[in-house]
Amino acid sequence: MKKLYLIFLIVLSNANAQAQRLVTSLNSNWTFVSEKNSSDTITVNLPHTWNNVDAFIDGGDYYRGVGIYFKTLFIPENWRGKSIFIRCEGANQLTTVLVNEKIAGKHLGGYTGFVFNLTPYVVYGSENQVEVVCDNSYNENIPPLSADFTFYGGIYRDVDLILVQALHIEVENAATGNIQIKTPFVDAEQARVQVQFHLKNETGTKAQTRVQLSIYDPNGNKVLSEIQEKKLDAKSKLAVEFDLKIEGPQLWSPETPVLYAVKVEIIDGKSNELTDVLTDKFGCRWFSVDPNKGFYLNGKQYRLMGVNRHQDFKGLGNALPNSIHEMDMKLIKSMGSNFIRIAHYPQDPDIYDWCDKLGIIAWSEIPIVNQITNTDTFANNCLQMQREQVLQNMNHPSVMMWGYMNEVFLRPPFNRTTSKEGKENYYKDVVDLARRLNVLTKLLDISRITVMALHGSQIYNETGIADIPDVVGWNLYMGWYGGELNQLGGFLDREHQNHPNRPMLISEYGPGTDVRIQTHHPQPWDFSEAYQLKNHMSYVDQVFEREFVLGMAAWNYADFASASRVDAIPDLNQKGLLTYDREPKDVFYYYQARLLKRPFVYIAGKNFEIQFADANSEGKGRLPIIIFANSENVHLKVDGVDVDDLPVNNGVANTTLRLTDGAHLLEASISGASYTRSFKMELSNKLFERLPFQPIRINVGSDCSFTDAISGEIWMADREYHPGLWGYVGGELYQKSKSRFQGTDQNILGTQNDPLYQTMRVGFQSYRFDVPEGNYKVTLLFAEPNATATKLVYDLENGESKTEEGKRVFSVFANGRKVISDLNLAESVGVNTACELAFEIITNGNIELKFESVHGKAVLSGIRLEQR
Ligand code: GCB
Repeated sequence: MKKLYLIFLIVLSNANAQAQRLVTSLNSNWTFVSEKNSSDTITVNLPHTWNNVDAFIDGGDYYRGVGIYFKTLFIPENWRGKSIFIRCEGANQLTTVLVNEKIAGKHLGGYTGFVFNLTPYVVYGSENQVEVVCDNSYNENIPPLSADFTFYGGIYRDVDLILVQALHIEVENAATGNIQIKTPFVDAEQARVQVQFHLKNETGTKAQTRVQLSIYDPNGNKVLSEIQEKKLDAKSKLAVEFDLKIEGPQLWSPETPVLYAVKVEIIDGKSNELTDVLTDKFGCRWFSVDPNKGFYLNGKQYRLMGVNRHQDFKGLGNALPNSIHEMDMKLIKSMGSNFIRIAHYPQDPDIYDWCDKLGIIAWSEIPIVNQITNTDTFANNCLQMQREQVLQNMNHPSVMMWGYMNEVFLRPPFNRTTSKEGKENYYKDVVDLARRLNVLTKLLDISRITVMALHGSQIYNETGIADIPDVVGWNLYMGWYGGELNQLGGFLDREHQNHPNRPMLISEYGPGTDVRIQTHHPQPWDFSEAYQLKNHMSYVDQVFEREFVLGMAAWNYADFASASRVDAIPDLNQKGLLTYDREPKDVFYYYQARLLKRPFVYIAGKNFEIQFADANSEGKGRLPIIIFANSENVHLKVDGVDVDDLPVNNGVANTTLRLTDGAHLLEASISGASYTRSFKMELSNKLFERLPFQPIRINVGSDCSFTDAISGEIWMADREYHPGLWGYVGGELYQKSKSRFQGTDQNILGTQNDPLYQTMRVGFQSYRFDVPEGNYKVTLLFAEPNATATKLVYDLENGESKTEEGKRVFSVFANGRKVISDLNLAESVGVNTACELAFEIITNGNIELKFESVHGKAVLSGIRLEQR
């Protein structure tokens, strides 16, 4: 999206419309080649990344190196005497632009825009070769050095060509041609507006100009206008500033996101020609923070509620068309948010425009994440990034916080040999850099709040870094990476007590969640939607009890790529409130109930509409129901019959229904809104009675059901054997680490259904099904979770070799017949690799699968039982 608009239609009296600037998209038709595969050239359109596919190769690495884009540009003869620029909104991460093999400019950093002057390198009346070389390799001098997101390479934002007259508003500085609009003072009566830019005279003679500034109110009425006469020497540049006052300004807020427009016109004093025009938007508002009372906008207290957002999407990587930026911002608004943390780097200019237009208060930051390099070059690059971020985005009334570091003490580059002094020096360097960034930010823009995100450690207080920004954001994952959900409040209270003058908010929170995983018994690390809900509800409740907390931003708006991370889907961080392709998870609707003002009601269970349950003596199964609503009560009907008026507490109403086998329709209503959802009850005592026999699938070793997103198969939660039904006999759940993981946290190769294989039961005697007589096919799912299971260990003392504890060999017997013999998964398929083995069995009444250990404990991840 262009920040500065080409005005085609303005034709001033005796001004020449032809003389104005021309901005044209250069997005189409580039030839691309990567150094990795230099014989393979393809035609691409921008935005483009070369990592949208390889960043997701199961167990593989993505290419970080050089990619080159070529394009032929015809430069007409009549462009002589004008200035020609290329503007790129963002390319990751080191970019060199060449014209006819000469370097026109280099930009460093993947998340801010840049403009290069092509004029000295072009040949008029001829084709010119433009070459853009992008490099996303690790570079110790460019942040981020390491982070929990994928560093996609490429020109992944829009590129434009800008043609201006010799007398024009400067294009090629760190601000990428933005005029600077500041509102240093605003109250209900008056807003002071400063507009600053540079005028450039590229002609060889002196210029005399008339600079006209006009301001339009949100309804499009011109409310102010001022003219300044300026003289410029040949080949010179001149700073221009307007300082105006708007009486009775219309104020920008989340409820009233009204924008004023500025138009700057440059008129050549000699010819009276209009030589350049730029427009942009701004808003009038004031804000402040109070360590006890939180955030204030236009004198009114606000709780900042919203999300963090990364900039990628399933299948596209980070090369997003503007339509996805728009969709995301509208979804964020529709959730009821008034706040966004644009994490962990400046994003597309459209994001800031949408924040303005929709009324979403923004924190924007540069990508200094996890660690720094202690060099001047690194520090200067950080400072330059901050300069670019601020200058390119400062006109947006929605932006109120500038951030510059995230969790910089989480992964310091220490090892066992790092001395105490070495550590202290590192901390000191980081603190020094933070100070410099804070000072620079204030120099560039005194009107905004500076902010930094910290992980839940005291090191930020001990080193003093937390005292540098105006506000601190805590990234808190109690109930996930450690601790319990209810410890959040205590942590916030202690911080508030120990630092009574420090305003704070929660800049990140939330667990990993996969919509394929459903349960009524949520646990940390089960990746279920139910646990996500529990976690977010607890955090919101605890924050709402504390006025001093400015607000909170959920981690994350949507699932996002993080190569080498293993959640339920490898290479994806699944803490999103929406999936990677933007399907809202249940928790999204919870926020709507908590934050929206219009009547809202929703029955949770979008991805859990088929429920397996045991029947009670009346033949009915238990169906726990969660309803989100923003009313006092919600009325519930089941199959058209009134059931209950349920009280709503903090946005949530709970009940448990007893329902018969089969489909049921639930309707929840409040005054002004209603919602229906159907649930299908699959009662266990009925499962074996269905004709024809319906396959049974069990997610062995898990309390959760798992739905295969491709086939739609549902693998129900595991259970202990009861006569007449099915289940395991003996054994225990496999848990890789006592504190965190249900099952293993490893990527399971050879499957897209990792969670099915990640949870397992070990050391059990048998698995039984009391099925009717018939011929069955049994499919067993396995994965070896022990990475050392294949290794031999040598006992040096005795000179003997012996197998390690991790070695696992077992056999399986079906109704007494050996069907799998001496299975060693590590040897036969490899560790952490999906393995499926099947056999048939004819039975006159039940199936008993016995697991007999040869070494270690037998392991099992899933069973599918079908009738032949
Ligand atoms: C954090 C980081 C963020 C990670 C997140 C997580 O604290 O700031 O970049 O993605 O935790 O999911 O672990």
